[in-house]
Amino acid sequence: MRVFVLGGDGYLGWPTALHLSRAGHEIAVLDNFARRRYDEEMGVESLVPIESLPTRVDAWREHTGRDVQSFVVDLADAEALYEVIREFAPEAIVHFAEQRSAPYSMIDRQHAVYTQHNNVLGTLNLLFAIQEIDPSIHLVKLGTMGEYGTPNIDIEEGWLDVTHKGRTDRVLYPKRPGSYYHLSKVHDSHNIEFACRTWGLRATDLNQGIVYGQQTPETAIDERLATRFDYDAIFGTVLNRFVIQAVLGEPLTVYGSGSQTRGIIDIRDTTECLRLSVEHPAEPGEFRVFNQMTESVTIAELAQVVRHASPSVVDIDWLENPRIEADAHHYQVTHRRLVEMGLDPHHLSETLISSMFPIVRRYQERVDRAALRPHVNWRRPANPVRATGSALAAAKIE
Ligand code: USQ
Repeated sequence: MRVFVLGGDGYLGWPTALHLSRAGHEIAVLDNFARRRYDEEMGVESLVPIESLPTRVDAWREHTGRDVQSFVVDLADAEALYEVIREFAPEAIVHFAEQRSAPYSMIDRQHAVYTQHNNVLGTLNLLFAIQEIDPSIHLVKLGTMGEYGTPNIDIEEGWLDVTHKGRTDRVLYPKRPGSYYHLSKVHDSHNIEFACRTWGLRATDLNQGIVYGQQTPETAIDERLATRFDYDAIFGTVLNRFVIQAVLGEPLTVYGSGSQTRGIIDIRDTTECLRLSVEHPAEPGEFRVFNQMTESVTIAELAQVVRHASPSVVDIDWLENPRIEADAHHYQVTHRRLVEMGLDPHHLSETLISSMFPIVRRYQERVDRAALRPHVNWRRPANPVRATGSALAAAKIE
């Protein structure tokens, strides 16, 4: 199948492109390198050094003989987007090309506006491009488990059967997300469902949990194929941060009581879920939603697993939660559909966590320890970050 991976230079986009390529698909990646510019803006770098996209593509060809085409395009540039979709003529489009950090979106007005502008309007351009160029293209879009928030009822896979005053209907599951970033994904979901209902497009919305890990069988082939590994308080996700903090001998930064529960998934399962979704497309007119997570854990439990896996003593720093989120809450999630399609998940264990330690040890000198501390507060949007030379400046958000 011809698969276009948008955001194919990022943490998950790149390993997914390689996984699909190895599965025999013809792959092109598109990226505008916004993720690399956020690093410049924040003054941090991925813990693991990453190569340029052309070097990555060359290394993949060298090892496998497979070509991955690459295009440098911003989804905000509709004309350029239409052109590359016409040129590559994909059968499926995997869409990772969004600003994906909740804290980044909560820094201040500029970053909230940028996030929603970039994500919602980029996806809208893409929907129109698919409708005009080839409505049979299957859109596989990265949503997030955070779209649901933490409702006091079980979380279903995207849709909910409701009986109200004696009548029943099937409605999009009600959303109550926790950041302007997560809200951008909710808005996307509505726009995509509308496009399926109105134009007969076919789409899969993957509501993914928190991803952990850094290596996949494909990225491990050669250092030049490595994907990024973020540790900072803006882009680093919780379990990856805890592993890095443990290796550095820093306390694990648990926000609040740590009893907030989240869905998590191993990076290798992410790439496999993408393959399964692409190879089993939605029907024309269908908007289907899969909850892409493999287990539920509290943040305190994550901290305990990392502590037990660590050979040295690890402290926990119970920080006042900089976010507004429910502390102890109901969290029962249905996540059957990807397993029914064949996903055989990796499960979190001390062994799995320990296997991440050597890579952190190898690059620990690259860590800026100050960047580990959270400095974005949901209650007090501020203006601590200058936008000069950043993705914001490139997007001309005032
Ligand atoms: N947390 C800590 N300590 C830390 C970092 C985070 O206790 O040092 C807590 C947060 O308060 C939160 C949870 O861990 O309750 C998750 O935070 P996170 O930064 O790992 O993840 P989040 O902001 O939710 O976003 C990440 C990805 C995003 C994706 C989302 C999936 O950045 O792209 O959509 O995970 S989900 O969480 O299911 O919405």
